[in-house]
Amino acid sequence: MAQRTQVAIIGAGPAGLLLSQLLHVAGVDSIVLERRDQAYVESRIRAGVLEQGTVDLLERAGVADRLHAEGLPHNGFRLALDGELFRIDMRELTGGKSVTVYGQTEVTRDLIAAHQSRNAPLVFEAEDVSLHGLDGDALFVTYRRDGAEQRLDCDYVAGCDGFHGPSRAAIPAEVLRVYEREYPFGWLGILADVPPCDHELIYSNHARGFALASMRSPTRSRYYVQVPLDEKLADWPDERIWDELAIRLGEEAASRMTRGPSIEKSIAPLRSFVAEPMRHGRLFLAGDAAHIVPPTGAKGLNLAASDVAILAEALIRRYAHNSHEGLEGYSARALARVWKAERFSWWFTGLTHRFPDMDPFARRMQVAELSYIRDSAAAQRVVAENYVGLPLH
Ligand code: FAS
Ligand code: PHB
Repeated sequence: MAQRTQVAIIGAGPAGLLLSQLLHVAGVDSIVLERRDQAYVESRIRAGVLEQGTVDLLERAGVADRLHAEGLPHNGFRLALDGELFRIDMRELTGGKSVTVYGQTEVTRDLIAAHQSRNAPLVFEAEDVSLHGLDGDALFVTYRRDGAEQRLDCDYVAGCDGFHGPSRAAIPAEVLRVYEREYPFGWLGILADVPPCDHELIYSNHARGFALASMRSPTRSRYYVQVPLDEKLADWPDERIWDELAIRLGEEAASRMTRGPSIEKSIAPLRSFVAEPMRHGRLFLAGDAAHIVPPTGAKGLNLAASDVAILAEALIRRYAHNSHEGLEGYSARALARVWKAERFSWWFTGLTHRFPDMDPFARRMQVAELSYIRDSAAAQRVVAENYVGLPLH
Protein backbone atom coordinates (compact mmCIF):
# COMPACT_ATOMS: atom_id res chain seq x y z
CA MET A 1 0.00 0.00 0.00
CA ALA A 2 1.39 3.49 -0.84
CA GLN A 3 1.25 6.34 1.66
CA ARG A 4 2.56 9.91 1.29
CA THR A 5 3.99 12.41 3.75
CA GLN A 6 6.20 15.51 3.65
CA VAL A 7 9.00 14.10 5.86
CA ALA A 8 9.67 10.39 6.39
CA ILE A 9 11.49 9.93 9.73
CA ILE A 10 13.40 6.69 10.33
CA GLY A 11 13.82 5.90 14.02
CA ALA A 12 11.72 6.63 17.14
CA GLY A 13 14.55 7.55 19.49
CA PRO A 14 14.80 11.07 20.91
CA ALA A 15 15.93 12.53 17.56
CA GLY A 16 13.12 11.07 15.45
CA LEU A 17 10.35 11.63 17.98
CA LEU A 18 11.41 15.20 18.80
CA LEU A 19 11.74 16.10 15.11
CA SER A 20 8.29 14.69 14.36
CA GLN A 21 6.74 16.58 17.28
CA LEU A 22 8.39 19.91 16.37
CA LEU A 23 7.30 19.54 12.73
CA HIS A 24 3.76 18.77 13.82
CA VAL A 25 3.58 21.88 16.01
CA ALA A 26 4.58 23.89 12.91
CA GLY A 27 2.06 22.16 10.64
CA VAL A 28 4.52 19.96 8.73
CA ASP A 29 3.46 16.33 8.27
CA SER A 30 5.76 13.39 8.99
CA ILE A 31 5.56 9.65 9.57
CA VAL A 32 7.95 7.90 11.98
CA LEU A 33 9.07 4.36 11.15
CA GLU A 34 10.57 2.44 14.09
CA ARG A 35 12.05 -1.07 13.87
CA ARG A 36 11.41 -2.10 17.48
CA ASP A 37 8.15 -2.37 19.40
CA GLN A 38 6.95 0.36 21.76
CA ALA A 39 7.78 -1.59 24.93
CA TYR A 40 11.41 -2.05 23.82
CA VAL A 41 11.85 1.62 22.87
CA GLU A 42 10.33 2.78 26.17
CA SER A 43 12.48 0.40 28.24
CA ARG A 44 15.94 1.53 27.07
CA ILE A 45 18.09 3.04 29.84
CA ARG A 46 20.31 5.71 28.30
CA ALA A 47 21.16 9.34 29.11
CA GLY A 48 20.26 11.32 32.18
CA VAL A 49 21.33 14.96 31.77
CA LEU A 50 19.50 17.58 29.65
CA GLU A 51 21.10 20.86 28.59
CA GLN A 52 18.93 23.98 28.82
CA GLY A 53 18.66 24.02 25.01
CA THR A 54 17.16 20.54 25.07
CA VAL A 55 14.69 21.54 27.78
CA ASP A 56 13.68 24.59 25.68
CA LEU A 57 13.07 22.34 22.66
CA LEU A 58 10.93 19.92 24.66
CA GLU A 59 8.89 22.92 25.88
CA ARG A 60 8.46 24.09 22.27
CA ALA A 61 7.34 20.58 21.35
CA GLY A 62 4.72 20.74 24.11
CA VAL A 63 6.06 17.74 26.03
CA ALA A 64 7.78 19.36 29.04
CA ASP A 65 5.05 19.18 31.73
CA ARG A 66 6.37 16.04 33.47
CA LEU A 67 9.94 17.19 32.92
CA HIS A 68 9.20 20.38 34.88
CA ALA A 69 7.30 18.43 37.54
CA GLU A 70 9.86 15.64 38.03
CA GLY A 71 13.16 16.86 36.50
CA LEU A 72 15.94 17.87 38.91
CA PRO A 73 17.65 21.22 38.15
CA HIS A 74 21.39 20.95 38.82
CA ASN A 75 23.55 24.07 39.27
CA GLY A 76 26.83 22.24 39.61
CA PHE A 77 28.63 18.93 39.78
CA ARG A 78 31.70 17.61 41.56
CA LEU A 79 34.98 16.21 40.35
CA ALA A 80 37.00 13.80 42.49
CA LEU A 81 40.72 13.10 42.28
CA ASP A 82 41.61 9.94 44.20
CA GLY A 83 38.71 10.64 46.55
CA GLU A 84 39.30 14.39 47.03
CA LEU A 85 36.13 16.22 45.89
CA PHE A 86 35.77 19.75 44.46
CA ARG A 87 32.76 21.45 42.88
CA ILE A 88 32.21 23.11 39.49
CA ASP A 89 29.63 25.83 40.18
CA MET A 90 28.05 25.92 36.72
CA ARG A 91 25.42 28.52 37.58
CA GLU A 92 28.02 30.96 38.95
CA LEU A 93 30.55 30.31 36.19
CA THR A 94 28.12 30.58 33.26
CA GLY A 95 26.06 33.55 34.41
CA GLY A 96 23.06 31.51 35.50
CA LYS A 97 22.96 28.39 33.32
CA SER A 98 22.25 24.90 34.65
CA VAL A 99 21.27 21.40 33.48
CA THR A 100 18.27 19.21 34.31
CA VAL A 101 18.53 15.58 35.42
CA TYR A 102 15.68 13.71 33.72
CA GLY A 103 16.13 10.28 32.14
CA GLN A 104 16.12 9.82 28.37
CA THR A 105 13.67 6.99 29.04
CA GLU A 106 11.20 9.57 30.39
CA VAL A 107 11.82 11.95 27.46
CA THR A 108 11.03 9.09 25.07
CA ARG A 109 7.87 8.15 26.97
CA ASP A 110 6.67 11.77 26.99
CA LEU A 111 7.25 12.09 23.24
CA ILE A 112 5.50 8.81 22.43
CA ALA A 113 2.54 9.80 24.64
CA ALA A 114 2.27 13.11 22.75
CA HIS A 115 2.26 11.26 19.42
CA GLN A 116 -0.37 8.80 20.56
CA SER A 117 -2.59 11.49 22.07
CA ARG A 118 -2.92 13.02 18.60
CA ASN A 119 -3.04 9.68 16.75
CA ALA A 120 0.16 10.61 14.97
CA PRO A 121 1.47 8.13 12.40
CA LEU A 122 4.15 6.46 14.56
CA VAL A 123 4.77 2.99 13.13
CA PHE A 124 6.42 0.49 15.47
CA GLU A 125 7.81 -2.88 14.27
CA ALA A 126 8.51 -1.49 10.79
CA GLU A 127 10.85 -4.09 9.32
CA ASP A 128 13.52 -3.76 6.60
CA VAL A 129 13.18 -0.01 6.20
CA SER A 130 14.94 0.94 2.95
CA LEU A 131 15.52 4.28 1.24
CA HIS A 132 14.93 4.71 -2.52
CA GLY A 133 15.37 7.47 -5.11
CA LEU A 134 17.73 9.58 -3.02
CA ASP A 135 19.31 11.04 -6.13
CA GLY A 136 16.20 11.01 -8.32
CA ASP A 137 12.86 12.81 -8.44
CA ALA A 138 10.73 10.18 -6.70
CA LEU A 139 11.99 9.76 -3.13
CA PHE A 140 10.38 6.98 -1.13
CA VAL A 141 10.91 4.55 1.73
CA THR A 142 9.78 0.92 1.81
CA TYR A 143 9.21 -1.27 4.86
CA ARG A 144 7.29 -4.32 5.96
CA ARG A 145 4.64 -4.32 8.70
CA ASP A 146 2.74 -7.43 9.76
CA GLY A 147 4.20 -9.19 6.71
CA ALA A 148 2.79 -6.62 4.24
CA GLU A 149 5.12 -4.54 2.04
CA GLN A 150 4.55 -0.78 2.44
CA ARG A 151 5.73 2.23 0.39
CA LEU A 152 5.97 5.75 1.82
CA ASP A 153 6.43 8.56 -0.73
CA CYS A 154 7.95 11.71 0.73
CA ASP A 155 9.70 15.00 0.01
CA TYR A 156 12.52 14.40 2.50
CA VAL A 157 13.95 11.60 4.69
CA ALA A 158 15.27 12.29 8.20
CA GLY A 159 17.71 9.53 9.19
CA CYS A 160 17.23 9.34 12.97
CA ASP A 161 17.98 5.62 13.15
CA GLY A 162 21.00 5.65 15.44
CA PHE A 163 24.48 4.27 14.97
CA HIS A 164 23.41 0.98 13.39
CA GLY A 165 20.53 2.19 11.20
CA PRO A 166 20.30 2.17 7.35
CA SER A 167 20.34 5.95 6.73
CA ARG A 168 24.08 6.67 7.00
CA ALA A 169 24.72 3.54 4.89
CA ALA A 170 22.53 5.05 2.13
CA ILE A 171 25.11 7.80 1.57
CA PRO A 172 27.55 6.66 -1.15
CA ALA A 173 30.92 5.56 0.27
CA GLU A 174 32.74 7.96 -2.05
CA VAL A 175 30.78 10.86 -0.53
CA LEU A 176 30.90 9.89 3.16
CA ARG A 177 33.85 10.86 5.38
CA VAL A 178 34.13 9.07 8.76
CA TYR A 179 36.21 10.05 11.80
CA GLU A 180 36.48 7.60 14.70
CA ARG A 181 38.22 6.90 18.00
CA GLU A 182 37.45 3.73 19.98
CA TYR A 183 38.35 3.80 23.68
CA PRO A 184 40.13 0.83 25.34
CA PHE A 185 37.46 0.48 28.05
CA GLY A 186 33.68 0.49 28.60
CA TRP A 187 31.19 1.74 31.20
CA LEU A 188 29.37 -0.68 33.46
CA GLY A 189 26.15 1.07 34.49
CA ILE A 190 23.85 0.13 37.37
CA LEU A 191 20.36 1.44 38.14
CA ALA A 192 19.01 0.97 41.69
CA ASP A 193 16.07 2.26 43.69
CA VAL A 194 18.24 3.78 46.42
CA PRO A 195 18.75 7.47 47.23
CA PRO A 196 21.75 9.07 45.46
CA CYS A 197 24.95 9.55 47.49
CA ASP A 198 24.90 13.30 46.74
CA HIS A 199 22.40 15.86 45.47
CA GLU A 200 24.66 16.50 42.44
CA LEU A 201 26.72 14.31 40.08
CA ILE A 202 30.24 13.18 40.95
CA TYR A 203 32.80 12.38 38.21
CA SER A 204 35.75 10.59 39.75
CA ASN A 205 39.27 10.01 38.44
CA HIS A 206 40.77 7.25 40.57
CA ALA A 207 43.95 5.24 40.15
CA ARG A 208 41.74 2.13 39.75
CA GLY A 209 39.60 3.80 37.07
CA PHE A 210 36.73 6.20 36.42
CA ALA A 211 33.45 6.21 38.34
CA LEU A 212 30.32 8.38 38.03
CA ALA A 213 27.58 8.88 40.61
CA SER A 214 24.38 10.07 38.94
CA MET A 215 20.66 9.73 39.52
CA ARG A 216 17.15 9.63 38.01
CA SER A 217 15.19 10.92 41.03
CA PRO A 218 15.64 11.44 44.82
CA THR A 219 14.93 7.69 45.21
CA ARG A 220 16.60 6.23 42.10
CA SER A 221 20.38 6.21 41.54
CA ARG A 222 22.45 5.63 38.40
CA TYR A 223 26.14 4.76 38.81
CA TYR A 224 28.92 3.81 36.37
CA VAL A 225 32.37 2.28 36.73
CA GLN A 226 34.97 2.06 33.96
CA VAL A 227 35.73 -1.58 33.10
CA PRO A 228 38.09 -3.27 30.60
CA LEU A 229 36.55 -3.79 27.14
CA ASP A 230 36.45 -7.58 27.44
CA GLU A 231 34.75 -7.52 30.84
CA LYS A 232 31.78 -9.85 31.39
CA LEU A 233 28.69 -8.56 33.22
CA ALA A 234 28.44 -11.97 34.96
CA ASP A 235 31.76 -11.17 36.71
CA TRP A 236 30.18 -8.11 38.34
CA PRO A 237 27.60 -9.10 40.94
CA ASP A 238 25.97 -6.08 42.60
CA GLU A 239 28.17 -6.27 45.72
CA ARG A 240 31.35 -6.05 43.63
CA ILE A 241 29.98 -2.96 41.84
CA TRP A 242 29.08 -1.25 45.14
CA ASP A 243 32.50 -2.11 46.61
CA GLU A 244 34.30 -0.67 43.57
CA LEU A 245 32.14 2.46 43.57
CA ALA A 246 32.91 3.03 47.27
CA ILE A 247 36.65 2.86 46.57
CA ARG A 248 36.65 5.00 43.41
CA LEU A 249 34.23 7.71 44.63
CA GLY A 250 36.23 8.15 47.83
CA GLU A 251 35.41 8.01 51.54
CA GLU A 252 33.22 11.13 51.72
CA ALA A 253 30.87 9.98 48.94
CA ALA A 254 31.05 6.31 49.98
CA SER A 255 29.93 7.24 53.50
CA ARG A 256 26.67 8.53 52.02
CA MET A 257 26.20 5.78 49.41
CA THR A 258 23.17 3.53 49.89
CA ARG A 259 23.49 0.03 48.46
CA GLY A 260 20.62 -1.97 47.02
CA PRO A 261 19.68 -4.53 44.33
CA SER A 262 20.23 -3.44 40.73
CA ILE A 263 17.08 -3.11 38.60
CA GLU A 264 19.24 -2.80 35.49
CA LYS A 265 22.93 -3.18 34.75
CA SER A 266 24.81 -3.22 31.45
CA ILE A 267 28.22 -2.62 29.88
CA ALA A 268 28.47 -0.09 27.00
CA PRO A 269 31.56 0.52 24.82
CA LEU A 270 32.83 4.09 24.37
CA ARG A 271 33.60 5.66 21.03
CA SER A 272 33.96 9.04 19.34
CA PHE A 273 32.50 9.01 15.83
CA VAL A 274 31.47 11.60 13.24
CA ALA A 275 30.15 11.04 9.71
CA GLU A 276 30.28 13.92 7.25
CA PRO A 277 28.28 15.30 5.52
CA MET A 278 25.04 15.02 7.52
CA ARG A 279 23.07 15.56 4.34
CA HIS A 280 22.97 13.77 1.00
CA GLY A 281 20.38 15.07 -1.48
CA ARG A 282 17.05 14.93 0.35
CA LEU A 283 18.37 12.70 3.18
CA PHE A 284 19.29 14.45 6.43
CA LEU A 285 21.04 12.61 9.30
CA ALA A 286 20.38 13.62 12.92
CA GLY A 287 21.62 12.25 16.25
CA ASP A 288 23.52 9.00 16.66
CA ALA A 289 22.99 8.21 12.95
CA ALA A 290 25.65 10.86 12.31
CA HIS A 291 27.77 10.97 15.47
CA ILE A 292 28.62 9.23 18.73
CA VAL A 293 30.34 10.66 21.82
CA PRO A 294 31.66 8.90 24.92
CA PRO A 295 28.96 9.58 27.57
CA THR A 296 31.45 11.31 29.91
CA GLY A 297 30.31 14.77 28.82
CA ALA A 298 26.57 13.89 28.81
CA LYS A 299 26.38 15.14 25.20
CA GLY A 300 24.83 12.27 23.19
CA LEU A 301 21.17 12.99 23.75
CA ASN A 302 21.78 16.75 23.75
CA LEU A 303 23.56 16.65 20.39
CA ALA A 304 20.61 14.71 18.95
CA ALA A 305 18.38 17.53 20.21
CA SER A 306 20.54 20.31 18.73
CA ASP A 307 20.68 18.55 15.35
CA VAL A 308 16.89 18.34 15.44
CA ALA A 309 16.54 22.01 16.38
CA ILE A 310 18.54 23.00 13.28
CA LEU A 311 16.84 20.47 10.96
CA ALA A 312 13.31 21.30 12.16
CA GLU A 313 13.93 25.03 11.60
CA ALA A 314 15.24 24.33 8.09
CA LEU A 315 12.30 22.08 7.12
CA ILE A 316 9.74 24.50 8.55
CA ARG A 317 11.32 27.39 6.57
CA ARG A 318 11.21 25.23 3.46
CA TYR A 319 7.47 24.63 3.76
CA ALA A 320 6.46 27.99 5.21
CA HIS A 321 8.56 30.23 2.94
CA ASN A 322 9.80 27.88 0.21
CA SER A 323 13.29 28.79 1.40
CA HIS A 324 15.97 26.10 0.91
CA GLU A 325 18.67 28.09 2.71
CA GLY A 326 18.34 26.22 6.01
CA LEU A 327 18.44 22.83 4.28
CA GLU A 328 21.48 23.83 2.24
CA GLY A 329 23.28 24.96 5.39
CA TYR A 330 22.11 22.17 7.72
CA SER A 331 25.14 19.89 7.60
CA ALA A 332 27.76 22.59 8.11
CA ARG A 333 25.78 24.25 10.90
CA ALA A 334 25.06 21.01 12.76
CA LEU A 335 28.63 19.76 12.38
CA ALA A 336 30.08 22.99 13.78
CA ARG A 337 28.37 22.24 17.11
CA VAL A 338 28.90 18.46 16.86
CA TRP A 339 32.68 18.80 16.62
CA LYS A 340 32.85 21.10 19.66
CA ALA A 341 30.86 18.59 21.70
CA GLU A 342 33.04 15.75 20.35
CA ARG A 343 36.10 17.65 21.52
CA PHE A 344 34.74 18.25 25.02
CA SER A 345 33.59 14.63 25.40
CA TRP A 346 36.96 13.31 24.17
CA TRP A 347 38.90 15.71 26.44
CA PHE A 348 36.75 14.98 29.53
CA THR A 349 37.13 11.23 28.92
CA GLY A 350 40.92 11.58 28.64
CA LEU A 351 41.02 13.60 31.85
CA THR A 352 39.01 11.21 34.01
CA HIS A 353 39.71 7.66 32.81
CA ARG A 354 42.58 5.26 33.35
CA PHE A 355 44.08 4.19 30.01
CA PRO A 356 45.73 0.75 29.88
CA ASP A 357 48.88 2.18 28.22
CA MET A 358 49.09 5.11 30.66
CA ASP A 359 52.68 5.64 31.89
CA PRO A 360 53.55 7.53 35.13
CA PHE A 361 54.08 10.76 33.20
CA ALA A 362 50.57 10.56 31.64
CA ARG A 363 49.09 9.94 35.08
CA ARG A 364 50.92 12.97 36.47
CA MET A 365 49.53 15.06 33.60
CA GLN A 366 45.97 14.02 34.59
CA VAL A 367 46.63 14.86 38.24
CA ALA A 368 48.18 18.22 37.30
CA GLU A 369 45.27 19.16 34.99
CA LEU A 370 42.65 18.23 37.60
CA SER A 371 44.57 20.16 40.26
CA TYR A 372 44.76 23.16 37.90
CA ILE A 373 40.99 23.01 37.33
CA ARG A 374 40.41 22.73 41.09
CA ASP A 375 42.45 25.91 41.70
CA SER A 376 41.52 28.04 38.65
CA ALA A 377 38.19 29.83 38.07
CA ALA A 378 39.19 30.33 34.43
CA ALA A 379 39.74 26.60 33.94
CA GLN A 380 36.48 25.83 35.72
CA ARG A 381 34.61 28.26 33.47
CA VAL A 382 35.79 26.34 30.39
CA VAL A 383 34.47 23.09 31.88
CA ALA A 384 31.20 24.69 32.97
CA GLU A 385 30.32 26.38 29.67
CA ASN A 386 30.87 23.16 27.74
CA TYR A 387 28.93 21.05 30.22
CA VAL A 388 25.80 23.27 30.24
CA GLY A 389 25.93 23.27 26.41
CA LEU A 390 27.42 25.66 23.88
CA PRO A 391 25.03 27.94 21.99
CA LEU A 392 23.27 26.60 18.90
CA HIS A 393 24.76 29.28 16.59
P1 FAS B 1 18.79 6.27 19.19
O1 FAS B 1 19.80 5.18 18.95
O2 FAS B 1 18.35 6.60 20.56
O3 FAS B 1 17.45 5.95 18.36
C1 FAS B 1 17.52 5.39 17.06
C2 FAS B 1 16.21 4.64 16.83
O4 FAS B 1 16.21 4.13 15.49
C3 FAS B 1 16.06 3.44 17.77
O5 FAS B 1 14.80 3.45 18.38
C4 FAS B 1 16.24 2.24 16.85
O6 FAS B 1 15.46 1.12 17.24
C5 FAS B 1 15.74 2.81 15.52
N1 FAS B 1 16.27 2.08 14.35
C6 FAS B 1 17.51 1.59 14.19
N2 FAS B 1 17.59 0.94 13.00
C7 FAS B 1 16.36 1.05 12.41
C8 FAS B 1 15.80 0.60 11.20
N3 FAS B 1 16.53 -0.13 10.35
N4 FAS B 1 14.51 0.89 10.92
C9 FAS B 1 13.77 1.63 11.79
N5 FAS B 1 14.23 2.09 12.98
C10 FAS B 1 15.51 1.79 13.27
N6 FAS B 1 24.06 9.78 25.99
C11 FAS B 1 24.22 10.63 27.02
O7 FAS B 1 24.14 11.84 26.82
N7 FAS B 1 24.45 10.16 28.28
C12 FAS B 1 24.50 8.81 28.55
O8 FAS B 1 24.69 8.39 29.67
C13 FAS B 1 24.31 7.90 27.51
N8 FAS B 1 24.33 6.55 27.76
C14 FAS B 1 24.16 5.69 26.71
C15 FAS B 1 24.15 4.29 26.91
C16 FAS B 1 24.00 3.41 25.85
C17 FAS B 1 24.00 1.90 26.09
C18 FAS B 1 23.84 3.91 24.53
C19 FAS B 1 23.71 2.97 23.34
C20 FAS B 1 23.84 5.28 24.31
C21 FAS B 1 23.98 6.18 25.40
N9 FAS B 1 23.96 7.56 25.22
C22 FAS B 1 24.11 8.43 26.23
C23 FAS B 1 23.78 8.11 23.92
C24 FAS B 1 22.31 8.08 23.61
O9 FAS B 1 21.60 8.74 24.63
C25 FAS B 1 22.13 8.70 22.26
O10 FAS B 1 22.91 9.87 22.11
C26 FAS B 1 20.68 9.02 21.95
O11 FAS B 1 19.92 7.87 22.16
C27 FAS B 1 20.62 9.51 20.51
O12 FAS B 1 19.31 9.51 20.11
P2 FAS B 1 18.95 9.09 18.60
O13 FAS B 1 19.84 9.81 17.67
O14 FAS B 1 17.47 9.25 18.50
O15 FAS B 1 19.37 7.55 18.47
C1 PHB C 1 23.44 9.33 33.53
O1 PHB C 1 22.83 9.74 34.53
O2 PHB C 1 23.10 8.32 32.89
C2 PHB C 1 24.66 10.11 33.06
C3 PHB C 1 24.91 11.36 33.59
C4 PHB C 1 26.03 12.06 33.15
C5 PHB C 1 26.86 11.50 32.19
C6 PHB C 1 26.59 10.24 31.65
C7 PHB C 1 25.48 9.53 32.10
O3 PHB C 1 27.95 12.19 31.77
